[in-house]
Amino acid sequence: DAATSFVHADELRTAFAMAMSQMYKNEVPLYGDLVRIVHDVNQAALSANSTNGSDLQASSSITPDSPERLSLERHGAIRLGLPTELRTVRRIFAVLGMYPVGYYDLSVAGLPMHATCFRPITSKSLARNPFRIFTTLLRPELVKSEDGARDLALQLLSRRKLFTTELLSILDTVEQQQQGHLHADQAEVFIREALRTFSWASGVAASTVDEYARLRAEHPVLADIACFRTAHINHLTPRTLNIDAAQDAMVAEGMAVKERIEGPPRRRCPILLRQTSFLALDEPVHFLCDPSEGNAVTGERSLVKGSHCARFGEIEERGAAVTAAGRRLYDELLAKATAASNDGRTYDEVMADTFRDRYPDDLRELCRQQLIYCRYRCTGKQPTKMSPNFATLLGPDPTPAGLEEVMAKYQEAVICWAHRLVDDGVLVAEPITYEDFLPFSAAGIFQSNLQKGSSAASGPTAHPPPSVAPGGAQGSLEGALGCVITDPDILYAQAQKDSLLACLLELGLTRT
Ligand code: OOG
Ligand code: NI
Repeated sequence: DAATSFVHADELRTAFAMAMSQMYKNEVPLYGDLVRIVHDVNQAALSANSTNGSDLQASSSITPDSPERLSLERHGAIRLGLPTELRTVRRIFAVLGMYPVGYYDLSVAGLPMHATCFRPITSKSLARNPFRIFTTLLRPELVKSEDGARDLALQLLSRRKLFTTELLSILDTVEQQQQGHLHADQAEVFIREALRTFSWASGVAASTVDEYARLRAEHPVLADIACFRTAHINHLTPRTLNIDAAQDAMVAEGMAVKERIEGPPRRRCPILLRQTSFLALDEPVHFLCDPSEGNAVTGERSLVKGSHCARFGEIEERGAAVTAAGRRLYDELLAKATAASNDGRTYDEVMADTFRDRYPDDLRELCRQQLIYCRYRCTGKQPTKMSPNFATLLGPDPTPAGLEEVMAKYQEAVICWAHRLVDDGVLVAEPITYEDFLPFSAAGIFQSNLQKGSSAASGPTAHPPPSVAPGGAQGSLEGALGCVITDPDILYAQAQKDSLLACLLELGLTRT
């Protein structure tokens, strides 16, 4: 019976993401054009069997999607003002099977914000639908506020109600229900009411033009957050198999496009995340009149026309998740490229030159040097002989639990052995897709879209040192969330380990 059966969080997330996509296409028609372009580019890439120069075979776990699923949005972003708002947003996303993963300190790029990403965390849920929402929270303590802009922002924020009564009541109910799942008839209402929180609300502001101008003068993001009644989604992002081709197609259609693609340079074996966007549009907004000008009898306030620039459309190309060592190397080369003198080269050329020969671009080498995380699969071939070292570690009559213990204790040795099995054709190693974000790329996307026609910050993003001890700020974000943030590295390492354990069990190394 539809009314009493539970809807799985993965299904609900897909329904929510599709409803959000429809809403955003209605609100920002140019976004619909972007989705069409990406779809066409992906079709072309699939029929040419080429994803940006890398072959599909080499990165098969990165492109396992059917063409229909491929065109589903992969992420969106919202910006919140108050810790209490974040707390409720966490509850909403939990119903959709999305949990806070990763901490992003955007103050390193001069933004008074920090962030986490709400996303599915199990391999199974990610495979069903990886939709995620990059969620930033204002840090008022980082707003300079000589003329009271911070107080004004907090005052405006304290007046708004992001969540409908109906939504809050469903949240209360669902948290009492079996595993936090919704019944089918509640699901529809939940999605409808949750979408209100993230809608544009017809562009009716929560402030006067004057208040908007004061906050904007302090920092454009302050106005974007505090002057509106909703936590409007500021972009959605479909996945492309060839971001260079998609960027060219966007330009060919006459879109105003961000100057450069954020993230690593184009590679044969893609790593991490590359992103670009069409620039935020200037959109009509209705601001409140000064209270003194309202109708004293009815208390009604008429509206004043103005505009606001914040909403855009983004595309992303995802590659392999890198290990801590792989990430250090990426950060080191990125910093090097940013600091390098151009010598007449474009920034992209500097990036390509800096990464070439320094960041291996061969799957085997990336695995061998343990720069990326892999998922292992058995090919069906049996190992000719057991590594003597490994046999000693396992003992004469190993159990699955014993094997797991050995794997935990001798991680390095076990991975080396796994790579030997890959070389012998017993296992295949496929890169695990990166499911998270990059702080400097995020800052670059942010800054390109906070100003009308802005290209000021679309060059290489500056890397000033963090202004606060990261632990302290992350603690405050976790306090607002009411839970700890999962370290993405732990999830990738776990996925790699689980797949290897499953392989070793399949190879019959233990008694059952
Ligand atoms: C978030 C920007 C970050 C990304 O893809 O890196 C982001 C924002 O503009 O609110 O979505
Ligand atoms: Ni984004």
